[in-house]
Amino acid sequence: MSSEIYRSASRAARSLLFYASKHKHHVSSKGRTAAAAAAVSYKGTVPALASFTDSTNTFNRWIAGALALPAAAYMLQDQEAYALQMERTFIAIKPDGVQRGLISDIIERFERKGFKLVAIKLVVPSKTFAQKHYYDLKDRPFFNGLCNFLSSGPVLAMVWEGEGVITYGRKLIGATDPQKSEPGTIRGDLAIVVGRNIIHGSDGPETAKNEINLWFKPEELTNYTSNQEKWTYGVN
Ligand code: DAT
Ligand code: MG
Repeated sequence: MSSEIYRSASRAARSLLFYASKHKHHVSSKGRTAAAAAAVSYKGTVPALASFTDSTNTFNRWIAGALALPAAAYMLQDQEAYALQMERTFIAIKPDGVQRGLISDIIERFERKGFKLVAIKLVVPSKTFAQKHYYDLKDRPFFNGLCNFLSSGPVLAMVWEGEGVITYGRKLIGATDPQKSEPGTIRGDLAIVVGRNIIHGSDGPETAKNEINLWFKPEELTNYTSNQEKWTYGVN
């Protein structure tokens, strides 16, 4: 029964997060934790409500939602006004990964971890586009070959969302040189040389933001509640 309250608080917190993100507040995983905490602390502070929520009729749900909203808002105020959408990262399966039929294996690893897919498309980038993507490496000797390669065939561009997804996404991917990637990582398990290391992942919050903006239009990024979220996240 209290799970109904949790859900309502969670939903209320999420709509606040969504509202804030629409209004261009900065994104951080802290805010997400705050939202989860709001939902949980609300569950703990209004025990009387539990008896209302045995049944699932709309009125009870409305009550729970209406009461949960201020609780969530109050908790969120404590965070600086920035915190307000789950962290996102840009992940791309490069032409070698696509050609080798590794799309499903790679996606499965992100999905099973609990991360949420919010955008995906298969594109053949132009060389100019590849140069923009790898701009930071423009002075490296392999830059030209790298850009030729990235633009040589289909790339599966994706945005994944979740707490800590930027850093942990890099862990799932493994070291840049597959000779040094640990077994169990994507590059460790599925690639051999640095020039064909099959996958790209943003290396920090700033890069993630820039790369998502480069590869996707805002309307291509979905906002939805994953059915498993309430089991993937929680504070005890
Ligand atoms: P990562 O892809 O792990 O973020 P990076 O940003 O340093 O690594 O380099 C981008 C890509 O460039 C990398 O995935 C493969 C290629 N690359 C990096 N170092 C290289 C090297 N020494 N020789 C050839 N290609 C290299
Ligand atoms: Mg990089």
